Amino acid sequence: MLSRAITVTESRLSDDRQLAASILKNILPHTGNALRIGITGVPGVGKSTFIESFGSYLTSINKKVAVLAVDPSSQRSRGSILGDKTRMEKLAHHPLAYIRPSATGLFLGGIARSTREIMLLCEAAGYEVIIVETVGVGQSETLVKNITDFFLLLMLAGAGDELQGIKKGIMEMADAIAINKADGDNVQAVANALNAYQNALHLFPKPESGFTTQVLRCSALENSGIDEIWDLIRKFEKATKDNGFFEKNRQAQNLNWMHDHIRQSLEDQFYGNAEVKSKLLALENGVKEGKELPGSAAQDLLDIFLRTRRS
Ligand SMILES: Nc1nc2c(ncn2[C@@H]2O[C@H](COP(=O)(O)OP(=O)(O)O)[C@@H](O)[C@H]2O)c(=O)[nH]1
Ligand SMILES: [Mg+2]
Repeated sequence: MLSRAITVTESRLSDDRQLAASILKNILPHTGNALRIGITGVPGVGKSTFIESFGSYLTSINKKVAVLAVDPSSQRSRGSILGDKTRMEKLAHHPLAYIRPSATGLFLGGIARSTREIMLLCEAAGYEVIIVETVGVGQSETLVKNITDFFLLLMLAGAGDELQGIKKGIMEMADAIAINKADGDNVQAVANALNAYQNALHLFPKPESGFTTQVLRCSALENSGIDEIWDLIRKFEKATKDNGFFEKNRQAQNLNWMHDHIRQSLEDQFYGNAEVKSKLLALENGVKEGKELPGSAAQDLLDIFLRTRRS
């Protein structure tokens, strides 16, 4: 039933959109109870392995876990999904777990919409922890940060920040950082990196959540440090529920969601408008050739659009 509902929400057919809207309206009272966790980090850091380990830990303490993936690049290569499925083999077969690979063929805005809706469907289906994995490519991080309660950044030891392609902005977004692959010969390097990141974080402004960003270590492969990360997340949840940030953040996210819808819907209507379509190319060419000012060309198109809406 959950999978079928998700398929309907991901569809762009107008009949399906209507059905999806009515499903979402009806499940709304049953949503909002899960803890929503975003996980990010560069490819190869071990996100999928971590989610297998972390998710299995959660199921072992009887939590129902849903895993969603936000991967804009999967439009191009479908390989990552296949890789993820094999890395999450154990979790994928656990009766308390549900894994949904990312929707393909959607633009980022579409991914955002469908991920939020899928999250609500999972909550209504009784999943208590929702994990959203995203690949570290900038824009999708902001997206996942904007739909989750807790944002975990996975990092590696032994490589400079630049090498890992992690921007300062992403470190600032993180509610916690976990250095993965703390096993074998890597243990000392992880200890050093832990210090370095902790020092770096001192220079950052205090997070809006009021919860000081911590650096932990783990080995997704050997399942170590996983329970500490869950403990930290629970502490974060308690602290932010006590200080009001948790609720405030969700409210802001919901408003943001509404405005996303408005923007998206206006844009769809504008570019789908027959009159606009018929004038668009000529005005675009005028702008390219410097014969039209971008602002006045835009205004002309908006006037055309508004005129057709009035008549
Ligand atoms: N030694 C070690 N290897 C790991 C660990 N976690 C993941 N890996 C390996 O790192 C590679 C990339 O892992 P994957 O989960 O696919 O990374 P993702 O691209 O971030 O999802 C795989 O070969 C994993 O087996 C870990 O904790 N320790
Ligand atoms: Mg992965």
